Amino acid sequence: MSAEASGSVPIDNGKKPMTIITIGMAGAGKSTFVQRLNSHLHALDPPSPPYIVNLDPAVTYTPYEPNIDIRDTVNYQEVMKQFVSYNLGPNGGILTALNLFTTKFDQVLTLIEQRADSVDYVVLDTPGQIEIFTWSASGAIITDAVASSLPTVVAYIIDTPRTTAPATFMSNMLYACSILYKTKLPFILVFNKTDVQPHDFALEWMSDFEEFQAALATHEGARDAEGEPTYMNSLMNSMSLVLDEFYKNLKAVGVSSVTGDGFKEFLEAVEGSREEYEKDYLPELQRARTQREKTLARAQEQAKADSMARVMSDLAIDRERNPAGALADHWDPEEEFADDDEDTEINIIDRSEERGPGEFVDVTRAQRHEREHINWPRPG
Ligand SMILES: Nc1nc2c(ncn2[C@@H]2O[C@H](COP(=O)(O)OP(=O)(O)O)[C@@H](O)[C@H]2O)c(=O)[nH]1
Ligand SMILES: [Mg+2]
Repeated sequence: MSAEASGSVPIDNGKKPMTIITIGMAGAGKSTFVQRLNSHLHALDPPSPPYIVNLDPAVTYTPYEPNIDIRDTVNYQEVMKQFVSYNLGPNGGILTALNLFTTKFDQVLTLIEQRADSVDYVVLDTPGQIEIFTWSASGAIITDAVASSLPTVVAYIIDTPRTTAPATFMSNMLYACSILYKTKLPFILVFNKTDVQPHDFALEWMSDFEEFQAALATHEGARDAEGEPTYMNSLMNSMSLVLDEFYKNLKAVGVSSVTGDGFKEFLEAVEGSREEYEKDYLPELQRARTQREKTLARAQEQAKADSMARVMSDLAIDRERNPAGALADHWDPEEEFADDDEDTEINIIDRSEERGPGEFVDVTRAQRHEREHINWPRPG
C-alpha cells in the first residue's frame, strides 16, 4: 500500500519512481514476471504497490490488474476489422493498436507523474512478440518518453530452460545487446523460470568466455565431416569475444516468476540501475536535448527566413498578375478549425480509482472481472 493510501505521511526522500520496462521473447514470461513483481512489492513491509501499464493489446488475460490497460483505449479486434482493407496480419494489428495508443502517450505520462510521490515503481508489460516493441517507432517513442521523465531500466526477460543450447544462448544475448545499444538504458538480464532450470550455466558462460567456447566445441554441429570447426562455430567463437565486452555493462539475476525466487535480488539490481541512470543516461540525455534544441532553433530561424522570402516574392507576382484577386483573398479562422475535433475516441483510463487500495491479483486465485461496457473478449 502506498504511503498516501495507507493514510500515513508520505516519506519524501525526493526519489522519483523507477520505471521498469519488461522486454523479452514471446513466452519468456514477461506478464507472469510483472504479476510476481506486483505481488512481491505488495508483500513488502511497508507494501509498495507498483503502477502497472499493460501495452499488449492482443492479450486476452493479464495475471495482474493494470492501472492503465491499452485494451481500455484501443480495441484490437476492432482495429483488425477497420483496417481490413490494409490486410493487417495479427502482428500488423498489434502494431497499429500500439501506434494509436502511442498518439495518446502524453496522457499516460501525466497520469504516471501524478502518482510520482506515492509510487516507487512503474512497470510496463510489453506485447508478446518482442520485435513489435523493440523495432517499432511506437516502442522507441514510449521508451524515450518514459526515460526522459523518470529513471528507467530495461528488464530483459529470458526463458532460461530454452536458452541452454550455446547457439540459442548467443542469439538471445545478441538480441539483448542490440536493445542495450539502441535504448542506451540501464539493463538487467533476468533469467526467468529458474524453478525449471537454474541459471548458473549462463553466469558461468558470461563471466568466462572460454567456458562458453568449450560448451560450443562439445555441442553437436561444432565440427564438419573433416573434423574442422564449422563456419557457425567459428563465427560464434568470435562473437563470444564481442559479447564479453557487452556483459561487463550488465547486471544479471535469476528469478522464478512462479515461486518468487530472486525478486529481492532483482530489486537490488533495479536500485543499482537508478544510480547508473543518473550517472550515465541522464547527462547524455541532457546533452542530446540541448544539442537538439540548438539545431532546431537554427533550423527554424532558417526556415522562417526562407519561407518569408518565398511568400513575399509570391505575393509580388500575384499582385502583378491579378491586382483585383489579391484584394478578394480572406482567411476565416472559424472555417479552418471547424472539423478538427475527430480524435476524441482514444482516451486513457486510469483504473486505480476503481479498486480498493492495495488490491492485487494473485495468479493462483485470479478471477475474471466482468465489465459490461467492455466489448472485447476477456478470458473465461
Ligand atoms: N515454470 C515457470 N513457468 C513460467 C515462469 N514464468 C512464466 N512461466 C510460464 O511461461 C508461459 C509464458 O508466460 P507469459 O508471462 O505469458 O509470457 P510473455 O509472453 O513473455 O508475457 C506461461 O505458461 C507461464 O506460466 C517461471 O518462472 N517458471
Ligand atoms: Mg505477455
